[in-house]
Amino acid sequence: MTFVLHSYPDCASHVVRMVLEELGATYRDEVIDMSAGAHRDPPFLRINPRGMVPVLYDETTGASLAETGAILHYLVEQTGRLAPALGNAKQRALYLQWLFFLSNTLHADAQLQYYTERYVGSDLAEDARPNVHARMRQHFGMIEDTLAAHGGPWLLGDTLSVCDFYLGGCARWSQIAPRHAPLEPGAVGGHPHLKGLLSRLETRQSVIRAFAAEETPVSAYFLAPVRSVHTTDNAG
Ligand SMILES: N[C@@H](CCC(=O)N[C@@H](CS)C(=O)NCC(=O)O)C(=O)O
Repeated sequence: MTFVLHSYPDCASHVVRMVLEELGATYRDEVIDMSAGAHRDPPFLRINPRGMVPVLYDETTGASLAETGAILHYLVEQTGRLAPALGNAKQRALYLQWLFFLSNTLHADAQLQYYTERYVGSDLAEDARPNVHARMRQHFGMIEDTLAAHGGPWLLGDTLSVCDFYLGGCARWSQIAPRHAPLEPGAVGGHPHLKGLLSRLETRQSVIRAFAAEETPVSAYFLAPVRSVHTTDNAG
């Protein structure tokens, strides 16, 4: 398996990179310089008309796809790893439920937090912020309750899955959002079970390699993170 990852440091492509590293996959980067607006240039728009990274190209199958959640599920399907086995219907259902929640709610709300002006206009952004923050806090609180209830180390319980890496990304983005938009660290790290999961995640060799690959010089990736020098207001 060889992949090309259309990426930009410290944004959504980072979740895919952590998973590729965890899988031990061979991949190379095609960096889309978002700080220079390359994601809006015709060559990249031909690859992803929505002008967003990540995009993953699978050289083995010829498949190319965007959307973080779809890419993660594609990797699960191709490798049979980082998700419960297909035959384990109950756990697999849980996996699908979380993956969709992460993609269509947590990541979507993190984008609302990141790009508030895009949704409500700059005049109303400050007014919208408290509600957006409240939603994000509520999501992390619900995840904490889930982890406390099953007592396992990962979102699905005992099984490490792509969902844990996606959760890590969302936790990070919610705390490094631009200008006055970041959540206070306690909204994530104040939850002991969530903190435990993220601490386990950020000491995995795959995660350490993924951050080193993007030269993101921070020690706390998911818990009380600081913005990396690469982070643009297009991240998240
Ligand atoms: N729905 C997309 C969102 C990805 C996304 O937000 N990418 C950001 C970088 S982290 C981007 O490309 N932003 C460019 C823009 O919105 O103009 C996904 O799940 O992959």
